Amino acid sequence: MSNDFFIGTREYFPGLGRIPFEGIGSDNPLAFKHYDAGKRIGEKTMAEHLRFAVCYWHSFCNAGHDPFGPGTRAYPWDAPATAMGRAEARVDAAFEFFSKLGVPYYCFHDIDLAPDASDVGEYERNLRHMVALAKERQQATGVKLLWGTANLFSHPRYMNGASTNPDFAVVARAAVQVKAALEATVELGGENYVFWGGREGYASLHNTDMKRELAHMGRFLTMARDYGRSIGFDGVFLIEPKPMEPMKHQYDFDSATVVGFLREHGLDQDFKLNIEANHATLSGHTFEHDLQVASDAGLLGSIDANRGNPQNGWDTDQFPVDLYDTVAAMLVVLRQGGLQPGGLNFDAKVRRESTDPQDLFLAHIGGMDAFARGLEVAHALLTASPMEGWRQRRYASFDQGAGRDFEDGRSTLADLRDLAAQAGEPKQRSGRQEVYENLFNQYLLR
Ligand code: XUL
Ligand code: CO
Repeated sequence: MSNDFFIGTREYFPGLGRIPFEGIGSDNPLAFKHYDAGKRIGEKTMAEHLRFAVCYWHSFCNAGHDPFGPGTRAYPWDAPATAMGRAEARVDAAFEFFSKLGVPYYCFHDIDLAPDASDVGEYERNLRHMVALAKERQQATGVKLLWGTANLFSHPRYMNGASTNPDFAVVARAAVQVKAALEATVELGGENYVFWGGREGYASLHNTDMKRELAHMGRFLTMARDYGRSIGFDGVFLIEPKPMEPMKHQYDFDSATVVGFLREHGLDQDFKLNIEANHATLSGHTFEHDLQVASDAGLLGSIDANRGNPQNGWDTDQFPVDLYDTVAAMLVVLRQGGLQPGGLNFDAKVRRESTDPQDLFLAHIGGMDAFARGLEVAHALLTASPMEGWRQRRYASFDQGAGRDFEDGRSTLADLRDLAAQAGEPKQRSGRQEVYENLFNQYLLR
């Protein structure tokens, strides 16, 4: 096996080279059936449309623990005796994986990449050391950073929130990590920076001044924006909505809530939304709905690609395999002209029972194929099917005359009343949902 794919001292996925594209005739589990990076779909290649990223935390920092038991996996990069030894092994394993899989991007939290420390200086030194190693590996492999973020939810100090904590000392401590993670993101050429407000919410309103906490969050994000811009971050800041879990209620509930928050705090020029499928479904919406709300506001920035489990009301972070969902998502993405500089980050984990290192490849191959096929079908629906025309014609009565005047603000409520009085009862028009559903399946299956 050539060592083109690893630059450390050992190979973590021996026996595996670059995952090839073999097409739908292949039964090779370790080959792509639909994702053909260089294939052109419209103006761009699949790789340019999809901008896949692997997340560091689920694939390299998570041994599969759940509330009922410890991790089940003993990955070779977890073997070194010290935390720094494990971090150094992990960065080698991760970059070998990214290269063999053929993804252009990755994402991390500060303390996925480097060991955490209570001492601020030690934490900062750890992160700087690991950022230097990651930078070397980025240069050696060509893999780039889609986004960085700070983990402001795992450490017990954040149990009452980070920027929304009722104790200012904790808010200030959160700034240590956000400042360092922004610096790391800039150093690594990250194209976006994410805020997921894990514990920004409440467990009980009895002890919570929600108005004050939300004002603090607005203040904190403004400071982060200003600091990021001052050190040369010219990418997009992203907020990732989620309604609950770990908190009973989280402030970044869903797309609509975050759009309102960003506008209220004057942050909508610098921030967009990172929509995660399983978060959208937890908030009682579909993935497609939250994508569309963000996109309609001009604020759909990036996607955390995963799926939930219809039986469970929690965040199962499964790999996306449902083609119906990926087609629907890619319709929103294509209609807005793409995600760039955002991408599709697999915020997804293999199941606790999936214990072979190879399972990481199988899971990502499935997710990439599902989105590649979603892209092809969505593109065909938009460019070759009657769907867009049907949808436009549903609104044709607003294209001219009194309907146009209404849209352009040239008529009054009294004008509408007079028109209706003259026209009589409106003719019934079918919504024809079924014909759209049939068209969707027709294009999926052909
Ligand atoms: C948690 C989640 C996070 C964010 C980054 O549900 O999605 O991993 O994506 O903090
Ligand atoms: Co996420």
